Amino acid sequence: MTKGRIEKDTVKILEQAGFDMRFMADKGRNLIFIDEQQDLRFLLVKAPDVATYVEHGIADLGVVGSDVLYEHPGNYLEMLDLNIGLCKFAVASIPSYDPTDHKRKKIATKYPKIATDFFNSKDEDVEIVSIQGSVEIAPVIGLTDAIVDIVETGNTLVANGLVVFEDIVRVSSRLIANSASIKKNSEIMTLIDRLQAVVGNEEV
Ligand code: PRT
Ligand code: MG
Repeated sequence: MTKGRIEKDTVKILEQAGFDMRFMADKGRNLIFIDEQQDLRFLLVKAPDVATYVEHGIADLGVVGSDVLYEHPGNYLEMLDLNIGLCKFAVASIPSYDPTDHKRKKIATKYPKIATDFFNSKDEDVEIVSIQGSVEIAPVIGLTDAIVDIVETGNTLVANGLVVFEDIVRVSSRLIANSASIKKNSEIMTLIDRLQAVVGNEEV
């Protein structure tokens, strides 16, 4: 599972599905937790690593944001939309930005794939400027025309004097699975069913 922002809501879902998550209350700096009674092992890692662990079968199941899955496509199966970690990808900029301008735009982002695919889907070829830290300042200081970033409350944009011009796609956390694990271990499907009963949507 992904540590950080979606940790609490993930634990809540797991508890509702009947897992004993008491170890999370005083987890300290531990990243591996073993439930010997139920023969389960929980790993707490950074988002892109969740996909990697599941892909390599180190973890049978993983919880990770669709933003991460989109940016790091790999060999895993997407099983459930957990409806937590809700936010969206959007194009934002300073108020004078003109999205219909036909010049080749410069876009700052931590998500080059989603940004490129979005503009390409509109037949626009853009120059992506990859930024590691706060992308919000890029249009303000004139580095780029706009940004593509995750927006949740919109507070970060407002604080930097930016506005949303276009919504790209909804983002939520997903349950992913290692495909070989599902085939060879029927208990994995039972775990997925328990989680589906809690989140109450169809498998994706
Ligand atoms: O931040 P860190 O480097 O530690 O790790 P991370 O970014 O890999 O993980 P984390 O814990 O920050 O995010 C985990 C997952 O939460 C992401 O992969 C998303 O699926 C989901 N999520 C939900 C978000 C947000 N909401 C969100 N608001 N991820 C990031 N943000 C950031 C975003 O960068 C934005 O600029 O929060 C900023 C503020 O959002 P506003 O609009 O509420 O101001
Ligand atoms: Mg973050």
